Amino acid sequence: MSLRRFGALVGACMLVFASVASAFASDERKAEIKVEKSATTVSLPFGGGEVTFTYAVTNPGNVDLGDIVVLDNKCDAPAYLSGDSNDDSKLQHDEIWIYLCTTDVEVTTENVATAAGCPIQGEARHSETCVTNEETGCPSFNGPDNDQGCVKDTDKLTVEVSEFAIAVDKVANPTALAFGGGTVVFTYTLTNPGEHALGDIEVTDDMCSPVAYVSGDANVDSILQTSETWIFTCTKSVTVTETNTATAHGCQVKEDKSPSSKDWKPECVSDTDQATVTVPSSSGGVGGVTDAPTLPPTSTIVSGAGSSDSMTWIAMMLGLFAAVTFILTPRLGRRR
Ligand SMILES: [Ca+2]
Ligand SMILES: [Ca+2]
Repeated sequence: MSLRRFGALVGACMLVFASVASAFASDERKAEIKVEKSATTVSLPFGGGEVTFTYAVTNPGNVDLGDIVVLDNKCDAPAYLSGDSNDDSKLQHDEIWIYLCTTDVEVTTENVATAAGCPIQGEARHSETCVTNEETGCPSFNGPDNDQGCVKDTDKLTVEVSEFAIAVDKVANPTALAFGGGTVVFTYTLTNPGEHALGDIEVTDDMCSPVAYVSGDANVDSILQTSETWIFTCTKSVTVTETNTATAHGCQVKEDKSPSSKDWKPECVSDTDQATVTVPSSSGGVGGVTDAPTLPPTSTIVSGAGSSDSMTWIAMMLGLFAAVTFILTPRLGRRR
């Protein structure tokens, strides 16, 4: 064999080897699942509230997945919403399956979502190692043939619930005045329903100033403890009915155990309350509306103008008739 023919043979062999390897590579099965979790909110005020979690489940692999299960350790039974576009109960590579779950979150909570599925070939599971756990409903992943077995993914999400709160209750005295108005005293009662003391306390009123501290700081440390009730007042003259709004504001107090961090920023909270004072608009309670002279409606005026035109037209026709009669009468007489 010549060197030239030998080279050609080697090249051909390499080509065949490369194409076979390529065929095997493209045929390599890769089962994979991914879940991404989001929430309607990740930050709630003191006391918490309702949160809806959304789970987007995808298939980054190249094998269809069946027996899809989505679980959340802090929310019962996420429900399938949409995504199985070809309606075959299998999660294909180009599908995004959406699940939802709603729950009340009362304290800061970390949720862990788990999505699981099993590779499917045709109508059957690809591997007999994939068995559903009777307790959790989740496929088992510990079969001897993990490459062909079921797959799962998890995603964590934390919803923060504030531990700080302030509450203001506003009362007007009196709430109703005689005509002309008078002096009203507004009283603002501040409490701290949260779990931590608050500093930098401020109370403002959008229609009364100044709002002055009266009492309540039992230990005289300028900090609103959860056990304290602070009273503020504001006095003003009210002459017409008004509704005004009070705003109370307070901030987390820096504690000794978390000292000189320059990045430390206090968490601040606020609350509002409204009060209404009514003042009659006249002394007799009778409305100030008087009977204004009434002009005839526009249609009447137009109609009147139309009548006038008609009369003029009739008068002209009568005149014309008289003139014709006057001219013709002698001629008729002459014929006789
Ligand atoms: Ca599908
Ligand atoms: Ca205090």
